[in-house]
Amino acid sequence: MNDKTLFEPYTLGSLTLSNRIVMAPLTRNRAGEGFIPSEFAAIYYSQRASAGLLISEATQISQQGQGYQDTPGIYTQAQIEGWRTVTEAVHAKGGRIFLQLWHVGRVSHVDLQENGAAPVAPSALQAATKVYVNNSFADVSAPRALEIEELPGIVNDFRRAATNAIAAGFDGVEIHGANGYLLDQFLKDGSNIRTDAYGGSVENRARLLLEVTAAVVDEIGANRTGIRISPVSPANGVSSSDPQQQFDYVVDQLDAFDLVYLHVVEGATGGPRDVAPFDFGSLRHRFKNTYIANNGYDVNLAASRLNDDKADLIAFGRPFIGNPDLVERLKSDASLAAFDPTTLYGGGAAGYIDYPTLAESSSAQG
Ligand code: 8OZ
Repeated sequence: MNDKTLFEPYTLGSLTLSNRIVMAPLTRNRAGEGFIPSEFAAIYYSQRASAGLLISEATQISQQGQGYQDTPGIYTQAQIEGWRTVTEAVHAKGGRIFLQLWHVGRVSHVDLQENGAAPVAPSALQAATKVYVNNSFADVSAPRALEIEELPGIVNDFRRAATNAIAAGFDGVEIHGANGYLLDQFLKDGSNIRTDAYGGSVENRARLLLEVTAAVVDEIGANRTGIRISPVSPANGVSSSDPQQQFDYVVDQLDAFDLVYLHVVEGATGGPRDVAPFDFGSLRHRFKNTYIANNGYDVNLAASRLNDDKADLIAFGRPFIGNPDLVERLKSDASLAAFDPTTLYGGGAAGYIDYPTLAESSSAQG
């Protein structure tokens, strides 16, 4: 069953999106020397520009914020110029694209850090997770706890990255507050056992994320600032004893900033939606602007959540890898192509820009 509301234009802040389908951020590990987006990135993103909104792969705001090999950055002039080829190609096709701003915190490895330094975290607690580095998956390195004096520098890195994103031609930015990375590590008490103003209470654990949000909003405006959260996801070894309380508070505060959207990973990232009890409707009601729902959606669930007013936009992630024309396929009830897991992370054009559209694959067969 199709529902036309998924395929109707939608007004997001000052932008008109051609439909309510969002391409979720997808890490592909294909950046080149200097962590500049690959020469194929402009093709990859523009092939998918029929989505109402594209969100870029997670993009580190500093070298310290990098946790995996060959992910792109947004902290050098060359990176800005590399990203500009992407935004121009997407805009030429009538698409819209936000950049996801990322600091991995403790989910990193000494081989990716300046002078082999330890990755940084709210507390010196090592995550039970792996990163892709030196062409294979490795345990993360033991982190050190950030000094309180270092936090303004991290806020400033997000601020500068937001400015850089606009200079690169992005329509806005998404703050990565999800999936067990730095800001989520601060929010959740399994990874944050600080006893200063950034740990302990719900308010203290939210402080860094809200300071980052304030800085980005100050820099580029709330109508170009979105955020992604994953309240109950155990991704990258995080856990929380009070997710409802924590995220009800966070979303009230985010609403007060008038952010253009709230993007919510409902459940375990890339896994079950019902991983833990949580009332996502509470977040939806607390936030007056656009609510983007993500995680395990198919066209039927998307239509029903839109019809029930549980979401405004639906973000699809992995289906976009093998289906550049996902919007058209969902619209016409066509079958979806699987992606090749061996070319998901790293490599070049293969498994990146060579997935055919439906029209291309049927003409190849005919
Ligand atoms: C998959 C592999 C590496 C990173 C996330 C940025 O989960 C990621 C990511 C996903 O948000």
